[in-house]
Amino acid sequence: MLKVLDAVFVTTATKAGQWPREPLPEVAFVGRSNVGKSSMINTLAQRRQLVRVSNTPGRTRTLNFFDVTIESHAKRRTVRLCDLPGYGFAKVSKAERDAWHHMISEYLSERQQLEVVVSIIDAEIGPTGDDGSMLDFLQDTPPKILVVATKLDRVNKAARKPRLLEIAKKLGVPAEAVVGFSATERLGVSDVWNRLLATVDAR
Ligand SMILES: Nc1nc2c(ncn2[C@@H]2O[C@H](COP(=O)(O)OP(=O)(O)OP(=O)(O)O)[C@@H](O)[C@H]2O)c(=O)[nH]1
Ligand SMILES: [Mg+2]
Repeated sequence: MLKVLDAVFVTTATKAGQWPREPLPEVAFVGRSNVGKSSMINTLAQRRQLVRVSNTPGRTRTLNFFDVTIESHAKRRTVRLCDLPGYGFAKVSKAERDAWHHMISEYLSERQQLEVVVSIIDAEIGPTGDDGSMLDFLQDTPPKILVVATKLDRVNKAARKPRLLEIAKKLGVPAEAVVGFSATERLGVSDVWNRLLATVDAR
């Protein structure tokens, strides 16, 4: 049984000097713009509006940190979640894109307490070229990678399992390395938490 005891916004950052200093284990969420990163954090935190969600792609423009205190198997811990701006959003200037790129790659490669990066794939669309580039980049950074395929509610029930297998195959990872998720139907919530906590507890 997993129970969220508390979920709070910590701070916003655009550069390293603004990253929060407490040495809590951290989990970051990356993926295409509009893929459902912020919605996943709200669902994991069991809060409707901890993080702002919008139909306008490119909504999240800074790093946003949240502390979630969770209890499972009579053990309590606080994990810090970091919501990142999405990639692949066309309607931004090159200067803006370069700034985002620097902000994200600096964080992913240099953040000491970052234990896991959740790479979010759209279950309906499957992995895109940008998703592949992000995963290639993450291979060379210290944190563990967890692939989560979200918006699984948009795939017919019977097609879900084969779709997840197909995504794993396209990414060249074992089938069990891809977790299915849906913010709207709350699918995969305990599966994702259990994997995140297993990594955090193993540190
Ligand atoms: N059907 C369905 N829609 C979802 C799901 N998760 C998110 N959405 C919708 O997808 C849109 C984008 O969700 P966000 O959570 O804001 O996505 P994001 O990745 O944070 O987007 P950016 O911050 O712009 O990069 C919203 O309209 C959500 O309601 C899901 O599991 N299923
Ligand atoms: Mg967002």
